[in-house]
Amino acid sequence: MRIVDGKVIVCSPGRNFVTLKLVTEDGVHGLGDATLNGRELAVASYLSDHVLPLLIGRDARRIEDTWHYLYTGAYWRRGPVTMAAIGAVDTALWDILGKTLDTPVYQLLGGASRESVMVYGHANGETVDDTVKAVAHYIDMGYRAVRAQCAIPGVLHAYGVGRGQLYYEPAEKGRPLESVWSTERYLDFVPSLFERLRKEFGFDVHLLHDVHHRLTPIEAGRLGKSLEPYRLFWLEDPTPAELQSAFRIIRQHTTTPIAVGEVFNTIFDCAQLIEEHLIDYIRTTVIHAGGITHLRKIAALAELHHVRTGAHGATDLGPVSLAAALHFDLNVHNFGIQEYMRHTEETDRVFPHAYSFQRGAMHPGDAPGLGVDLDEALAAKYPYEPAYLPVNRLQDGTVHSW
Ligand code: GCO
Ligand code: MG
Repeated sequence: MRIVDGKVIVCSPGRNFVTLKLVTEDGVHGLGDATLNGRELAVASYLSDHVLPLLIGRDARRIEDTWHYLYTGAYWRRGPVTMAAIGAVDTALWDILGKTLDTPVYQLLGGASRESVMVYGHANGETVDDTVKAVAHYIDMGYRAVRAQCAIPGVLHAYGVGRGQLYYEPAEKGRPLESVWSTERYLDFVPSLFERLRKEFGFDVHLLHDVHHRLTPIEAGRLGKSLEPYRLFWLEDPTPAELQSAFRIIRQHTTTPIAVGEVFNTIFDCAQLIEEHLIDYIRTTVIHAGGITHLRKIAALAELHHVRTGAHGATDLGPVSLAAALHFDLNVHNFGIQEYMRHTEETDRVFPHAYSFQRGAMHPGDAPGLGVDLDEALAAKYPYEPAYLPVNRLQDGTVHSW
């Protein structure tokens, strides 16, 4: 079953998405998401200029071999552009295999380990009262797990405050927005937010919070400790994770569960975090960590060390990614939770899909392959628009992690 054709489709139905389409000699096509927020065209070029020409003529069933052909064989390894491109090829090949065998991808992975996968939504507000309302809205929609973020008094454009209730989108069209950060104000404010949320909603709903890489390890230890009474499901990205050993400091100070990994690209980015039991949830994704093939290896290592999965699922991960994540989540034994940020209606129309949400959980559906398609004619009506994530600065102007 040879690959005979392929193309990269860049479209912007509400936000930018890069999608790889591979076609076999039997006319079966598979899709892979290759979206890298704010750097979309670099992956599109990597795929069309350097990967697609090498795929023509290869056997689409040789998924493991193709992965190594593109990773081990390319000499240059790792990095978000390379790994998003490899992830897209890998995802498209699993999609093709499923369609060829008339089977949903989760069955190829070993079948369902659960009925459906618990997801969390994003509640955010300009004030604590607004955040309370947003959490209540998610609970009304059936969610059992909600991430809560709130603007911080005296901090301009704090992370996580969206523009709509359901469609939080941090990328801005044109040049990056500049936001301002104050660790002092944040550390003093966040415990009061969760104290209020627990007062309003009790302990039956899972509450999550994303620090978005903004603290030093000792500051993160302090935050985790001050949030212990509110029993978070997890505290996400408390500190930048290039230095994996830094998480030892956080662990020495708090039992608040830690989730990390949405920007990781390979197992090497998280091996120490997992092997030393420095985290509780690994957030690597199909799209940015080299596809289903590589994600399974990360999950297997994590399973040995009691670390569960909690894959990133923001709006910049397209519907093809979300579907791939749901097939993976349904199968993997050490599943924890899946992030689910709803796509806009325009996006959903461009990518018709079989996955569904019900009572706080999702199912990938039973269509053959991944169960997502791309309406190319409609996609063509939404051309690429340059857009970037914000750049963050401390109050004195120093650039800080966003
Ligand atoms: C999350 C993330 C996102 C990212 C975005 C960057 O936990 O969902 O932190 O909101 O900011 O995916 O591209
Ligand atoms: Mg995050």
